[in-house]
Amino acid sequence: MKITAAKVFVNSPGRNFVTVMIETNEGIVGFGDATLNGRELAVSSYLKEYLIPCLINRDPFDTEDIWHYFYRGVYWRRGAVNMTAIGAIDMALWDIKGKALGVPVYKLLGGKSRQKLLAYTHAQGKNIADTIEKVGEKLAIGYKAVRVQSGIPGLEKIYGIGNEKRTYEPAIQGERPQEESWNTEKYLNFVPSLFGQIRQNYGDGVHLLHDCHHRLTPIEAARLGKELEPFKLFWLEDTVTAELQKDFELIRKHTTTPLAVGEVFNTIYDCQYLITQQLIDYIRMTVAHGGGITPMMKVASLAALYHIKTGCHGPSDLSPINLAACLHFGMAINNFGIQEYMGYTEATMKAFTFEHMFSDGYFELSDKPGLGVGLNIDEAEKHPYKKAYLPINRLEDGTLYHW
Ligand code: KDG
Ligand code: MG
Repeated sequence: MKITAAKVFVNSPGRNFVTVMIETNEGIVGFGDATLNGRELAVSSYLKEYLIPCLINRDPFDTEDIWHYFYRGVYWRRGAVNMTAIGAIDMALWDIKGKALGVPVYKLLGGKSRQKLLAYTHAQGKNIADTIEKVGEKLAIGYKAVRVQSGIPGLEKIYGIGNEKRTYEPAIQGERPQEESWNTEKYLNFVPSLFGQIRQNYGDGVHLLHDCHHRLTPIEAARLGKELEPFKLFWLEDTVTAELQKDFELIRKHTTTPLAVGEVFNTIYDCQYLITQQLIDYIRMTVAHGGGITPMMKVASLAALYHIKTGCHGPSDLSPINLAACLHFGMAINNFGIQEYMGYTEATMKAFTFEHMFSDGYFELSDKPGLGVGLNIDEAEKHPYKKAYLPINRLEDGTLYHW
């Protein structure tokens, strides 16, 4: 089998997505998600100009060699744009392999390690009362695990809280990023009472998660982890920016709250220290941004040695193709932890075809060959790309801060 062509689609059905479709001489096509929120055209151009020409005439079964050709073969390694492009190609190749052999991808990765995959969703509210209600809505539709974010008294616009009823969408259309503001003291003084009240309302039978979105210093993270211990979180995510990974040693010394990190990581080297020093409990790397299924299997194997589970990033700013890849990966590995799932807009659901089934808090996979997902090209093309940026974050005095 030979690769004959590959196309890149950049569309906005509900939001911007970048999709790669690889074609073969046997008529089998494979799909990959190349979406990098707010930097879509950089990935698309990298794919079209540099990677796709090198794919032509390659055997799509050679996933290991093709991955190394694009990773090792290119002098400029790592980085989100580079690894997202490689990730989309790798996903599409596994899709082709599954279709050619007539089996779902998870059967090629190790088979079924479980019957269904636990998912967590997002609940966010303007204030504690509103957030309690939103958590209740998610539990009522069957979720067993909910990420809880709330508006904070005294802070007008913050991460994770939308103004409208629809799914939270951080990327805002426009020619420049919008700005949000932040105050760590107000946040730290508020969050423990939020979780106290959520537990009071819903008891211990639900998994609760929370995302700090990289905004704390190590000692602040240690304090928060400690103060949240009575509320037994499933995980506390992205407490600190993870460039300086020794930070996690301090956090770890002070708290037993489980820690999750890695949605912005894109190679195994980004998490090697955190994993081998057992400084985290969940690795949040996702297939699209982590360079594909091929390297993610290695990340999972390394993590398994250290009792660390996966928790793939899966917000609505990655397409159903990435979700499918994460689910096949999660199905096949022993140390699957949980899968993030926010749901999609109606326009997104119409533009992609998919087979993974969600019910009662879990995903099940069909036995459709490949990843069981595709792009409905005519439908997607009705929605042209619209430039959108993730916000910028500033402290109340105007200092630029982590978003
Ligand atoms: O594009 C950025 C989002 O994917 C990110 O802000 C979502 O932190 C996030 C999460 O945990 O889903
Ligand atoms: Mg996050």
